[in-house]
Amino acid sequence: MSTSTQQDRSTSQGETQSASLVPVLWQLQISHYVEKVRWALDYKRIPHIRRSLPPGLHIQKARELTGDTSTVPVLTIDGHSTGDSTPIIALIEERWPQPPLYPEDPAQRRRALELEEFFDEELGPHIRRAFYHELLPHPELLVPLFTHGDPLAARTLLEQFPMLRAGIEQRFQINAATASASRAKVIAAMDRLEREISGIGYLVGESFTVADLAAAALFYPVARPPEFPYPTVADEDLPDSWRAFLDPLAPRPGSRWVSEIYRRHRGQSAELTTGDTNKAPRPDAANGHSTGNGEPVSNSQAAFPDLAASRDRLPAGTTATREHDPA
Ligand SMILES: N[C@@H](CCC(=O)N[C@@H](CS)C(=O)NCC(=O)O)C(=O)O
Repeated sequence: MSTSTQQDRSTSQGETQSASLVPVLWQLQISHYVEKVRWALDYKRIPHIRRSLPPGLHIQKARELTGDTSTVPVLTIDGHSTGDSTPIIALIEERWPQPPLYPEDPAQRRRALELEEFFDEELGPHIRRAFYHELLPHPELLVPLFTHGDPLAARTLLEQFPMLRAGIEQRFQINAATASASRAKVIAAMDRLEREISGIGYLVGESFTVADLAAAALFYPVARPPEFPYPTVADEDLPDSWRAFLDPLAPRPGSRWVSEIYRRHRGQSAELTTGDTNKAPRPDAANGHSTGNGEPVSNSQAAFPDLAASRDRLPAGTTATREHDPA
């Protein structure tokens, strides 16, 4: 989506004010658009807080934060919330230019942004529709991806699942015919990806840019790179119909490229969580869900060079952790 859709607004949310100097990423953990922004934050080693929202309610929360964007990701910085992954990455790039995601050369930059836009618009919605069409009939597979090991949240979401499923199907116009058309769009996007990969393995120029990041993040539900750092549906649990779509794509150069880009550039999480030894799930300030918590990073100063310098600006008791080990 173009940067003209950027939505900034001051927020009066207590939880964002209390940590106003630390960026807060509002997310659905499984969202590939969220993965795009998470990767940018991690790549630039920007210590940040993540708040997972319950599916469905995330729409209202995103609107409340931004004014009129009803999707996640939303990023709150210094009390201002921005919606939509493209302007969020533009903002991140402006505030934290190193390491760069935008090429310096203006022509290359234009091409990188054009490719980002292509994958955002021509791949993202179609992969989501194709995925949900196969997975929504299997709440037992989807619910854990939204509730992060919280049994109460999982029970509640299972009970409400028929309503959620109807809402998602309506919102994203999911039916057999649209899903089939979207599968064709995913294949077309992979064809284009394969045409764009250069001899040295990047989409633009000679290094990793926002074009590679967007393509790889948005393709993750299909390419299923081993380095995707969050839980996904296990191979053996995939519905046969979804596997029938994925299997022929797996050996393609495009899928192998996604895995290679993840392997080379995904790196570690720069998420901050409260408590340096706390391994219990952390209550989500927005809704009482938990976001999950991971291993404290023992060499946090080495892994997060900016952290020591910015520690006096962090909320009390905050430390850097990996959110999850690779699934
Ligand atoms: N163009 C947006 C798309 C984000 C998006 O579609 N997010 C989904 C989750 S995958 C969402 O929140 N959808 C809610 C809705 O469309 O109502 C971006 O790049 O951030």
